[in-house]
Amino acid sequence: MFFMFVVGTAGAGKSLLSAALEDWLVSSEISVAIVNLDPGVESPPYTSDVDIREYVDYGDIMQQFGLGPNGALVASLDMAVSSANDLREEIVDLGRDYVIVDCPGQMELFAYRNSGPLMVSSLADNDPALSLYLLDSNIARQPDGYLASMLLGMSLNIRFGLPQLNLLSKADILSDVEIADIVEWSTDPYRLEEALNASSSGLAREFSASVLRMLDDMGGGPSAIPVSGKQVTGFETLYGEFQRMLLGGDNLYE
Ligand SMILES: Nc1nc2c(ncn2[C@@H]2O[C@H](COP(=O)(O)OP(=O)(O)OP(=O)(O)O)[C@@H](O)[C@H]2O)c(=O)[nH]1
Ligand SMILES: [Mg+2]
Repeated sequence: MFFMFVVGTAGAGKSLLSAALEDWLVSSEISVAIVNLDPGVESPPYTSDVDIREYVDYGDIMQQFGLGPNGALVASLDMAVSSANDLREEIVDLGRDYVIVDCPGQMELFAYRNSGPLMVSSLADNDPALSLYLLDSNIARQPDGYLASMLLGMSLNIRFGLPQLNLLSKADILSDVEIADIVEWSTDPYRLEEALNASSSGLAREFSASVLRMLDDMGGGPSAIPVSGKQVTGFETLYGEFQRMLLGGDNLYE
């Protein structure tokens, strides 16, 4: 079993991408399970095989403890951690090759609380896993938005300790030139520096330059992969990267 945790800011396109990726894998005759880990979602764009909402009732928790939407989400995930082994057992029983886990959009659950990373490590256990970090094209199309998104991705990477692929989500809203620029920023820090210099000044520019140097020192990793859950594009490249990262380049299914 190979786990893919789909993470990214609220509204970045995680659920639609999870649905499209599931369809794409199924149409390629690869067995896949899809897990909803968002207690607050009302109707995800897929039929989940395993669902955290079977274990915690977000609406009930909100009412019972008088919490707001974010507080209730945090409490729901904290409570669901005690059922992580049951969730894993359900997943194992399905016996699929790939497991897509659609995570909640509140990044603080993963970056600043223990329940997010704990849930991730309990679900994957000793199976190979990676995280798919979605950079929202609406934000990443600006150089400073791209840099800020990469910083957030870096903090998730530190917390998860999993190999991470950076996906440029909703690539269908970008022009070919914009996509080429962002992919170049992800592989060549000098290009990003040029773009940041052209679009910022003063302290903001200096701060961006030091953040960029830090990211560069940490190693950029593979280039960002443009994908669209809406138009179902980028999945061949994405699948190629899964193979390379999880299986050391060997395709189990050939
Ligand atoms: N143009 C475009 N819109 C998209 C794409 N993927 C998602 N969207 C839109 O973006 C919005 C959010 O999509 P979701 O898939 O619910 O995003 P999410 O990251 O799961 O959101 P949360 O779970 O609430 O954090 C919806 O209006 C989608 O229709 C895409 O590939 N292209
Ligand atoms: Mg979602």
